[in-house]
Amino acid sequence: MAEIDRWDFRPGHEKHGYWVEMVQTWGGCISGEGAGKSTQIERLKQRLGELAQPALVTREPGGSPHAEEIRAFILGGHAKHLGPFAEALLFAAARIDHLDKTIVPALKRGTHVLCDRFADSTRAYQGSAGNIDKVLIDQLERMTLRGVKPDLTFILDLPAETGLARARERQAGRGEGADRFEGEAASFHHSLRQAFLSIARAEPKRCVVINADQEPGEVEAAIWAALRERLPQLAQNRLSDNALRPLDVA
Ligand code: Z5A
Repeated sequence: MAEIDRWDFRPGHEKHGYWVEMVQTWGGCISGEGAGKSTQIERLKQRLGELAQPALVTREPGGSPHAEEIRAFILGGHAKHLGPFAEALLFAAARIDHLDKTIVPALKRGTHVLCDRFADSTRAYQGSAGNIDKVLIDQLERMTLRGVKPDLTFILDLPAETGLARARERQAGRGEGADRFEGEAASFHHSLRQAFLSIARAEPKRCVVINADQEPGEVEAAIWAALRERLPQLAQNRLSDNALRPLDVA
């Protein structure tokens, strides 16, 4: 129960920052890397900084010391033999620590949180592409999040060929090979895109699909425009909780 108290955003425990999640999808059937989440998150942080709005950049899996340990275990492929449900449990364990140690404290002290992936990736990778029953994934998500969720999620949508080319270029530059999920079959990657787009359709207030097959500056402008467009509603939600003054980016 102590943990639940720390996540409590009722009066007296307010959430003062906005929480923006960035995920990616891609058309087709190859690697999911390279949609530009990390690039765009840094740009968004910079834009917010210019308006004196502090923002914390974090990521999943990871984002806290224990969650980073779990990240290394999963992405190293050590949990693959356990199957997608066990992997989903590991992502959830990492997420609990990430929320508890990083996300919730930042939101409470008034820092916006820019998160590279979050629970939607479990729904897409382990749920849809991994064929885990949706009811099971929903239950796991409820138990893990206990009512907290990003205010806004940007889904960067990119054709497969472009994503693959970017990923190859980057891997070659770093001398790296494919990680646990990049090595999956084409059908796995195809269902991922469908899963992310279906999440966007189901939750249009939270999710915005951005065409990531453009120059970085154009993607950045589209994200910023979408954020500005949604700010009045976000602020309204917060004000109705008596929790946040509006963020003025006019
Ligand atoms: N996973 C899961 O299964 N379940 C879960 O619950 C969670 C995650 C939370 C984490 O991988 C893996 O874990 C992920 C899902 C799974 N597996 N996959 N695949 P990760 O954290 O190692 O990596 P990633 O999340 O897949 O993203 P990434 O590889 O870091 O890429 P990115 O952040 O989207 O892209 P980027 O680093 O900003 O850009 C990539 C390159 O493209 C780089 O060289 C840029 O300079 C270039 N770039 C970026 N934008 C552009 C544009 N617009 N034009 C041209 N070039 C560009």
